[in-house]
Amino acid sequence: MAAKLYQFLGSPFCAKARKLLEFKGVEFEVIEVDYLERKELLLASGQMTVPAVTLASGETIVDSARIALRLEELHPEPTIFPPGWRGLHVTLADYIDNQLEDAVYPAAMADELAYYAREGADRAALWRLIRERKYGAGFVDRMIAQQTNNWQRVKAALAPFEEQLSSMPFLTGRIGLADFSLYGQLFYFAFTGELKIPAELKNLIAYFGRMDRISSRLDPSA
Ligand SMILES: N[C@@H](CCC(=O)N[C@@H](CS)C(=O)NCC(=O)O)C(=O)O
Repeated sequence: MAAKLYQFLGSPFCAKARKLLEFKGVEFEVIEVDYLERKELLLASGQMTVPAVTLASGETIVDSARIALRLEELHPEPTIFPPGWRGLHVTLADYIDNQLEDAVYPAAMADELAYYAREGADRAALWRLIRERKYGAGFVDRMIAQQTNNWQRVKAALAPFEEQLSSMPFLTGRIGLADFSLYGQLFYFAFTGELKIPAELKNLIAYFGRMDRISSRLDPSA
């Protein structure tokens, strides 16, 4: 039996988990969770957020950081911790998942809202409600109205990563956990099918392609 990844298409943490499963060569199927009807996710994981992964053994893991560590335990090769860099990868991944995400996600809000609106007015309404409960009334429309500011913030937050990738293929040379986090955040600008990473971030565009091409079908010795 294949593993199952419960996901929302536009979620950066699900993109991170998906790529980790592919890198580790774990056979899995994607369960696209309906934003309103989460019964299967709830029964499998005991909670309502994604990503959640149910392994072939029946074990279910929630939260992309935990999924990463558990996959590393179960499938140590290929590793997500280049020797000597574990602490840095854990710290940098945490920064990317939290601080960088704060800078990145407002720029993708219009696309996310449009996506959920296509899924149905009820789904868009719940998506909006969940964000506005957390960030306050009017948050979604205010963010969408500030697109120029949002993109400036994205470019400033991504600039150090763009610089880092000018001399190496992955953040610390060899691929590691933080690369999966950064791939997840960049996926905000790809989930519509159109790549929206700003054109001047050429290293990040090439890097996204490099990460995106990692697949469980890849022969690591090739
Ligand atoms: N720290 C968690 C964050 C997971 C998270 O925030 N998931 C969002 C989707 S990106 C979610 O399920 N939100 C619930 C909702 O929108 O109802 C992780 O790394 O997996």
